[in-house]
Amino acid sequence: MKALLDKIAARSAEVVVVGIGYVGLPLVVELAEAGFHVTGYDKDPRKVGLLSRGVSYIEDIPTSVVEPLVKGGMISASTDPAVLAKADCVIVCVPTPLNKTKEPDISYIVSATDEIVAHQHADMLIVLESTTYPGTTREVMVPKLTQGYALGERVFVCFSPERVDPGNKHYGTRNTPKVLGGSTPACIEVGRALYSQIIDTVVPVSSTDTAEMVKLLENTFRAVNIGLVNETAQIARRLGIDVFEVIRAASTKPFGFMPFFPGPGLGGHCIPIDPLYLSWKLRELKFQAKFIELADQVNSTMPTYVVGLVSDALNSHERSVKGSRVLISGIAYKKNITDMRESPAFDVIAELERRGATVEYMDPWVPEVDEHGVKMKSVEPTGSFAPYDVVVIVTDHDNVDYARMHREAKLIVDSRDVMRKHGGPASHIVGL
Ligand code: SAJ
Repeated sequence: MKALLDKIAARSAEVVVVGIGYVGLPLVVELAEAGFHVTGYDKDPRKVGLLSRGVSYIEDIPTSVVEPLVKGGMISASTDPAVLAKADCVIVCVPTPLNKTKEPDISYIVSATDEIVAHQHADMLIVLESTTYPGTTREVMVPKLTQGYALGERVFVCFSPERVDPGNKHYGTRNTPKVLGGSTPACIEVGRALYSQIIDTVVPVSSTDTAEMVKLLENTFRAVNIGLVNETAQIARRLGIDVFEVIRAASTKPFGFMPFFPGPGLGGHCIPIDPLYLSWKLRELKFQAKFIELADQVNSTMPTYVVGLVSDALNSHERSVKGSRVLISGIAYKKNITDMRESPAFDVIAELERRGATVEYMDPWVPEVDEHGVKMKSVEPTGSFAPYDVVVIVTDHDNVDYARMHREAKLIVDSRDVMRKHGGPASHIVGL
């Protein structure tokens, strides 16, 4: 253990980051900038090829930062798991999606662990950062990693939840506090030795299960509160009240309230997914996580709720959905980013097409899509809004000419309360 701690302190420890996506690549850069030689290991030859040439493919990481580190020999990249044989520290940042039946898919964690085992040697630190259900590190990784290596003596295993917020200009890897759980006290000591080299604040907790649970609570908190305001939107509509006005006014309370806003549903690879890792685990323990499952139900119905508003709005103009031309404004899962994973826009498009509408989309951040059964190119952001029977604002990107939309569109269904700031309420504008 001492030899490993000394290597970490001297920054001569070889670090391998498994998975160089939006979580792994920032870590690779921070570690290299701190003076470690880091290898980004990924099965995706495109990412490995780009990183090997010093080119960044993650919006928050400029190529101007990556290139000198690669050229200076601090960063290398490979698709070959044999690089693990030289690793003193391994950080696993692989996807943890849901499968078709909305159950956790930890197959990427299992295969990464198997590859580490295949190249394991004494005195390795392995940290899992992928969001997963409490118990994964202890039940799945530790048994594999301790075949022949005593835990806390010859192998050190930790869990540390990723807290990367794509597009966040204020918080990055270094200034976001890092929760860290160890399988033993010695494991956390070694994990802390590494992370404290690249992150200002390390927050040790008593176990890897606890650290896994911390991340799930963080994102369940968001999903449940978004579910609450999405249901509040449906209540307010029935009461003839503007839900956004209610939330803005409630936000003036300087304590005890935190604003969330209703929308067309939950997108992204965290919020719609992470809470279901927790509820799945609890179902295994014969406990129903009612808030999580109810929030998921409410959030999952929002796309259909928005299509209902579109149908009612067209109806008020003696139009049916069937045969109408609809423009979706914004297809990314949240504003001012290109990421469209799990975007509710796909559900809105599918439901509108199912009801017979002709649907196009306009998104300055997403020039074309070919997923979730939707294969389209964005219409020009400079194009007129007049030809469409209705424009549906699904994602409120800043770089859209909403004032012109307000003037030109026959009908606007605004699921993001954008129009309030661009022309204000009008008879052709429908809110949530
Ligand atoms: N959303 C709403 N109403 C809200 C907030 C979000 O409908 O009030 C929707 C968004 O439109 C989006 C989805 O929920 O479709 C998720 O949005 P998000 O703001 O939670 O953004 P994410 O998915 O990028 O979440 C990440 C998470 N980061 C990590 O898991 C490390 C989350 O923990 C962060 O709190 C969040 O970024 C953030 O604060 O931006």
